[in-house]
Amino acid sequence: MKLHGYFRSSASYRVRIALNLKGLSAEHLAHHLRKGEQCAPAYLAINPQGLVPTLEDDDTVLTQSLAIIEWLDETHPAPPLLPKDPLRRAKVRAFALVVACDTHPVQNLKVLARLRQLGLAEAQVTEWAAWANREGLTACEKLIAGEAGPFCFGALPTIADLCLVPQLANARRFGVDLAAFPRLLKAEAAARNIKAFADAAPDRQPDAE
Ligand SMILES: N[C@@H](CCC(=O)N[C@@H](CS)C(=O)NCC(=O)O)C(=O)O
Repeated sequence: MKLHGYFRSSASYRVRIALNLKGLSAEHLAHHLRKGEQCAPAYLAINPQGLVPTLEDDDTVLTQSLAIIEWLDETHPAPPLLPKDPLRRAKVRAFALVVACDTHPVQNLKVLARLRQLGLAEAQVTEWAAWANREGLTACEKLIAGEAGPFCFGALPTIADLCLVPQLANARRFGVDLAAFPRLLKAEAAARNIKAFADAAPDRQPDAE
């Protein structure tokens, strides 16, 4: 398999964790997002959105991190990344979607670039990104307040943790004070003890700057 990504890309980070948890290796192909390499014609031919990650497996090309992760989970079921119970699955997915649909896209590189084009000062752009993270993480904290953990939904990591850990890294980058999110930090601390998560961290990637 080949994973097209970027060390700081939180969506790529999610897929790196999934591959590591499943014990799958992939060749990592870095696309420097700040240099616009995701918009090169050769890359757009496999991912028309010009976003990372993209996973290639022989002739199969998959885009969108959560679709990739669910495909990996279905084709390599151990260890499972979703609970068996339909209601628990829905709750895990809802948490993951708060991050992947409603939080991350609002603070994505190209959205921030557009805000700069429209005349926002750098401090305003950073505040926008921090606000998006605070909003999303506030909801996430409430969604798992009643969960014993230590992971988001129980004793094992799920796709909720795969979305949470990279998003917390983004939040820190934008200067968000995470003290208000003790339950999220507890899940992150549990993930830190797992090599699959540690090895997927941005600073451990070959293209890290
Ligand atoms: N919903 C997509 C999001 C992908 C995405 O936004 N990737 C970012 C990096 S985390 C990207 O490629 N940004 C490039 C840009 O904004 O130009 C997914 O989950 O795969």
